[in-house]
Amino acid sequence: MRPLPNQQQKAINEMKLRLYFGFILLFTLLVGCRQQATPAADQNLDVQLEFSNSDAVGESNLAITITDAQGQSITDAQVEVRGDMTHAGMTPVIVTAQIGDDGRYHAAFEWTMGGDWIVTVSVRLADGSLVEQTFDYSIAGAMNMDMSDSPMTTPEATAEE
Ligand SMILES: [Cu+2]
Repeated sequence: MRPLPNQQQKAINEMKLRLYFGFILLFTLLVGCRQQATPAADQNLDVQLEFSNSDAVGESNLAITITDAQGQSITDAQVEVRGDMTHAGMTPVIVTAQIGDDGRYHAAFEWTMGGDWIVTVSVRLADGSLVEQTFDYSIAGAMNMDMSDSPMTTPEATAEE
C-alpha cells in the first residue's frame, strides 16, 4: 500500500472537482442573475405603478398593484423598483417594495433630479420567474439640492446674514 501519493492524488482530484463544480455553480448564478425577464403582459400580469408625487423632484411614495389574468392580486412576489434617468452618469434609485395590508406593494422613492426617467418594476414571482414592466416619467425641476443629510452642510453654512 502506498497511502501518501494516492491520498495526495485523491485530494488533488477532489480539489479539481470542487473547483470545476464551483465554476459551474458560479456561472449558473451569473447567468441566473441576468435571467431573461419577460414583459409582464406576456405572463398575463397587470402591473400598475402609482406615485404620491410623480411630477417634481423630491420624496415620493410608490404603490404597485399586480394582478393576474383572473383579476386576482398577487401578494407573494418580491418586488424591486429601479429608477434610471435617460441620460448617462446617474446613480439609479433602487428600492424594494413591501407588501401592505391593502394587497399593494409600497416603498419610499426619491426623484433625485428633474428630467426623464424610466422606472422598471421587477417582479420575482413565487415560482421563481422574473417579470418586468417599465414606466416613463417626466419630472420637473433641477437636481435635488436638499443636502440636509450630507455632512457637507453645516449649520454655519446655511446661517443667514
Ligand atoms: Cu439626472
